[in-house]
Amino acid sequence: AAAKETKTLDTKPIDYNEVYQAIADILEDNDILTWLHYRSYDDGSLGPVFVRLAWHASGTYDVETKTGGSNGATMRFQPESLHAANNGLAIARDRLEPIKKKFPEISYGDLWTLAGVCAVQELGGPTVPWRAGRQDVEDGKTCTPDGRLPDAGQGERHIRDIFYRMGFDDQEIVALAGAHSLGRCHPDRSGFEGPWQEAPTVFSNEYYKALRDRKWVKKTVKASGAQQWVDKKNPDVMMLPAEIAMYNDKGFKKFFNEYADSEEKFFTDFSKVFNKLLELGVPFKGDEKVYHFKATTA
Ligand code: DDH
Repeated sequence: AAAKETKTLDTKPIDYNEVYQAIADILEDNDILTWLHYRSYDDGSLGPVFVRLAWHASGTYDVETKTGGSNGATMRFQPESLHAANNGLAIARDRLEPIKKKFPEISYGDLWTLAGVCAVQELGGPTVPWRAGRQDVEDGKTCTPDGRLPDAGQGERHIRDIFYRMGFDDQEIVALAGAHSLGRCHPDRSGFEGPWQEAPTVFSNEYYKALRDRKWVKKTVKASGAQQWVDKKNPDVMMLPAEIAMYNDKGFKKFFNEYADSEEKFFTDFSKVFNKLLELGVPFKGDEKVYHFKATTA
């Protein structure tokens, strides 16, 4: 008992505010060599790819079997690291490695989800409540099967199947999709190309406005042969086939338009649903502290 007590005294509790700050500090890097080496800054921020990492780590959850989700951080292992949906996410995982070294006690599951929250907030999005409690597994035995994440080439039926399996309803699916105000598609990762609107490092409701207000025309991506939709006036911005299909679905459309009309409503709903996504399947004890991190840019 004495030895156990000493250990408890020795273990410094992780200061998650410090971890948040450390992640915020690496989102932007003005060193050109870093840019070239990692090819990961895209539009000037690592934020979007961190959000995608947090989402793909969590979105494997299945409510029926209670498998998948961010607990375990199984994406570190094959075969999950090699699932096509996760192409390009090694960049995000690698860039978080120095933070893991600095705070070795944090689990990868907690680190990745915290990075997603940090990125959303630092890029101007809502405060997203976050709790620690994910425990890493030691090998890939509990990797989820391929096919649990959405296929952007399919339609609204597939999207509903995928997100209902995680436990989301239509409104939540549309609120989550607004994360595409951030980032871009890369031909060498997904086959698609370009950002969803012109300000991919600002978290906003511009994604919904773009869907509602622009004329979308079909285009083939030269590098991959994939079919996507582009804005007739600015063909550099794009929409995925799944998104045009969703927008044309009556059940989904009203929510898309609601969020195009009100950024405030989008921020409120996104905060709740992103928190829900990141907590799917996490075995919380119930006494965890709920963090509301303060954005360094606020
Ligand atoms: Fe997504 N997403 N996503 N997405 N996603 C891509 C990029 C990013 C779909 C397909 C793609 C969510 C939902 C969907 C982000 C966050 C979220 C890419 C491009 C494809 C394809 C990858 C690449 O080439 O680099 C589809 C389909 C759906 C769907 O709902 C039907 C959700 C729920 C989120 C979330 O975070 C809540 C982000 C951020 C990116 C940009 C990544 C980057 O590197 O930039």
